[in-house]
Amino acid sequence: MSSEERSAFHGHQVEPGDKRIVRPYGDTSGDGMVQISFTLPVPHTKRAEGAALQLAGKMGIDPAMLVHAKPIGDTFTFFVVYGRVNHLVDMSKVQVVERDFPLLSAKEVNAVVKQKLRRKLSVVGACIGTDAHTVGIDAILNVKGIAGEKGLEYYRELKVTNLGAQVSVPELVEAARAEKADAVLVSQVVTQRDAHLHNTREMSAAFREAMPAGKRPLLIVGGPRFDETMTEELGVDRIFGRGTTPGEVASYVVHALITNKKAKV
Ligand code: B12
Repeated sequence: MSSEERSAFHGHQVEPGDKRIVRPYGDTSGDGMVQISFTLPVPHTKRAEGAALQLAGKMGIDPAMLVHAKPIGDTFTFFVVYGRVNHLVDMSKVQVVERDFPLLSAKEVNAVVKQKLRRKLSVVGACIGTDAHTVGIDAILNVKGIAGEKGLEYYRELKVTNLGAQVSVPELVEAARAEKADAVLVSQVVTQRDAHLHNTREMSAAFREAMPAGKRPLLIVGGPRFDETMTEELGVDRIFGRGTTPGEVASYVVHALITNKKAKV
């Protein structure tokens, strides 16, 4: 542990403006208190509660307090544990994908497309595989939008084709071809057995196979449990996580395809 970390660890020498090393906050600054929840495949008994505390201890929570336990059927129990961790977070070592494009209004997006592309920009969206969670992709595409922002259908210069749920990869590639898609937007919400990763890899490989480099659309995936740093591994151009708004997506599309000069004009 460095001397800086040690100071922060003892909780009193972190200057108000110094946010490099931080610890969780519960009751008092830097007390390291966290709350976690999990389920164990055991009936709700005293022993089960002891098992939950044992797990919390092994996770480095010390002392750990069981603040909630509730049976889920006869053979599972849900727990909430509150307690102290000694770990520190070094903010300078945090790795995230920061927004590296300007956030534009719908009016600005329309103006760029109209002036620079001089045709409508075609967007094809779908929820692929067996995934039927369409609320996320609809939030991005439908006029109704989300979080006070209208979806991409509202943008006059975008032509949106929303294929809906449970679209197969071949169907998606075909639709992208038919619509001359500039961008393909795929949603994956279910992550059981890494379905979102497998489906995304299958999708990007199919586009690579079906279309020559330079002719394939911009590939974007989104969903609440993606790791936004995995673009290369998944073969896509951009990943959007939870809380994404349509404006961010429209701004990125315009940036990647037009302002940053990749468009098939
Ligand atoms: C609503 C819902 C359903 C509805 C879906 C209705 C519909 N038409 O979409 C119904 C009842 C059908 C359903 C069914 C199932 N569900 Co469900 N469902 C949910 C729930 C409660 C909310 C999801 C949601 O709508 N969120 C709101 C939207 C706006 O958020 P979002 O999807 O994250 O989207 C945002 C971002 O992620 C991003 N985004 C998303 N997609 C995209 C795409 C692009 C291109 C971009 C740029 C951005 C982007 O932008 C969006 C806006 O900010 C979640 C739990 C939860 N609270 O999240 C479970 C949940 C997703 N479901 C789950 C499960 C297990 C199922 C079922 C398997 C249950 C079952 N046993 O039958 C089935 C599967 C059906 C199927 N074949 O897919 C699990 C998934 C677990 C996992 N690890 O995968 C969850 C997490 C519940 C849980 N905790 O167990 N579900």
